[in-house]
Amino acid sequence: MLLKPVYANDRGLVDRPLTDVHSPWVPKEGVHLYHFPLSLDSQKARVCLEELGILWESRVILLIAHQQYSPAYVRINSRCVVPTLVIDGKVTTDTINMLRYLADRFGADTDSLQTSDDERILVDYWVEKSASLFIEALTYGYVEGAQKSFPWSNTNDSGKSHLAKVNLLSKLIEKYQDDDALKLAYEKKRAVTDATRNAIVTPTHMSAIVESTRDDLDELEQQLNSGPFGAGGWVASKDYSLADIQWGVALYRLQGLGLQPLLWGSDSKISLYTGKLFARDSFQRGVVEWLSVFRKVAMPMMRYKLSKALGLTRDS
Ligand SMILES: N[C@@H](CCC(=O)N[C@@H](CS)C(=O)NCC(=O)O)C(=O)O
Repeated sequence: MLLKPVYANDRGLVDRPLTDVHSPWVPKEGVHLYHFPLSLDSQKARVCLEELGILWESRVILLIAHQQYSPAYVRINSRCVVPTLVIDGKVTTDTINMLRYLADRFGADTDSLQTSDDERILVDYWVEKSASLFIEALTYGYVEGAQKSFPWSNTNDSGKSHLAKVNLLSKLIEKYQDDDALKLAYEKKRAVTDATRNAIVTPTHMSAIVESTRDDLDELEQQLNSGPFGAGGWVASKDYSLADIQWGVALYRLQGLGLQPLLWGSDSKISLYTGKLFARDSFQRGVVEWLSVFRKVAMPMMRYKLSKALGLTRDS
């Protein structure tokens, strides 16, 4: 039974991360992030860029319009996902890999996101644990007793949006059957999406995912009780680390999905930890401000595109 995202569970099914690999398809200069305002992993990448004080250019990929499957994007990131980082014509993919790369390349100058050798194992452990929460299933699947709030209120669609993606990918496989690279990328993405859809539509599967998430959060509570957090530090070290970027974004989403009462107490250490995480400047800039961008810009744009596709709007 799949209890973690395919990216954490079955690395054989997805393309290996790229690190600073030259690509002819991307801008030759500057730091660019291909991302989507609401995407969990895009939020992590933005918090990291903000934390390091890096000036970056935004390139929004509209997931709801399936721009992540457009040939132009798939040639840059064959996983058909956001985020993708581009620096001076070179591509880095896979969120865990991207965050480590950014911290290694830019963190030393500002002494940010640096991990000492004796803390590394613990930081990596908590990075991996957060990245392996099956948040996509919790976002799109039905969880009894959870009250989702904006913008997640209508995401529980019994797997329909995943089925639509599987069907679209089948059409793209057909359309690009003579382009080996695109065809393979779409086939892999279809397998990943189908596995995720299966988890979402099976009630016993969803209960097992909730149960396993609760176990992980119990372990987080213990770590906050016994680790550096108690002495004014963070989850895995005395300084804010990549593990805290991961957990800030994950806990914010779980809270937005109405799962807090099912997963952690309002008087728990996790609640104290979320207060500290969400107040951080980089979190406000990388996550909260982009939610209002989504509300003000992306949502109307998507509505417009949709009504245009349906023939309800004309450009004048
Ligand atoms: N953790 C992996 C996966 C990223 C991922 O699943 N991104 C989601 C958004 S958070 C996505 O782009 N989904 C689009 C889709 O599945 O069609 C990575 O960083 O490469």
